[in-house]
Amino acid sequence: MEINEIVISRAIVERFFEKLLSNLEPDVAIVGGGPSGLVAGYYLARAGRKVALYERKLSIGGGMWGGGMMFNEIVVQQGALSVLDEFGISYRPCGEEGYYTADSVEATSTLTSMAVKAGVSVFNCVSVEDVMIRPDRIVGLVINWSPVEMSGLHVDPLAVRAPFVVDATGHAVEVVRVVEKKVPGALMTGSGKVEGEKSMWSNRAESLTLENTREVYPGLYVTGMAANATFGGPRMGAIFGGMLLSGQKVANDILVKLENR
Ligand code: 48F
Repeated sequence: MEINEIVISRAIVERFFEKLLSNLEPDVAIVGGGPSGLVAGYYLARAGRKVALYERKLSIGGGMWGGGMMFNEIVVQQGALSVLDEFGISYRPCGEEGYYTADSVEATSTLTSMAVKAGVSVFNCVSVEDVMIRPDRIVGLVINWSPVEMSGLHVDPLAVRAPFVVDATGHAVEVVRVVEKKVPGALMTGSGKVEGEKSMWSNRAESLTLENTREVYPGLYVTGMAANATFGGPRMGAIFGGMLLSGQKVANDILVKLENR
């Protein structure tokens, strides 16, 4: 068989545009491909929902690859082992009761693989720069290529519509900050604004991450570190149980809403 460059190019262009076109109106649009966004996407897609996930960087996985300070192991507490089991990620007890470790490369690559195999359409190198609001509810996202953003080119974006949007952008809580700026005082936080992430307190942070995983503006949910940054929870460092459970919780909450629409 003779390899033809044009066949290769056509195959890539056709398949990519097929994917892009079939995701202009997903059920759920997730912003951020870290652990919380990937887990959320997996559970939503596994339940049969159409999910598009946008990740600014070339690689998916956010802050999970590097473990703690680039020691590529993560810690997961007993209460979140069910999520590791669901994904088939191996773990070992670490000597202190209730604490387990997992290889961060295995954990990150498995979350990514399982999310994609469940049906999540991942758009990497794509940044979410704005939202669509009609009139008091998020109805979609405004997206552009990350290289356009990084190089400061003056290129107009495209838009996608989705009844539910998940901000899984981590510490930067980028989507919620757009809403905070464009609809002042409208967030469902105590102050109507982003409360801001507090200093490290792992125990408190892990339980608050779950409490803070909820709707913050009609149609807009927060998960993972974005949940704590939005509602004023502390950071937790390289323990990841809260991230995994938060992704699962946001998926379950949105599935209920989708069923009742
Ligand atoms: O930061 P990240 O891993 O978020 P997470 O799922 O997990 C947090 C942990 O990694 C760690 C922690 C746990 O103890 O504190 O930090 O809450 O992943 C967020 C992803 O969102 C992408 C970003 O590149 C990263 O991969 N992202 C951020 N803003 C945008 C974005 C944006 N505007 N558009 C697209 N992607």
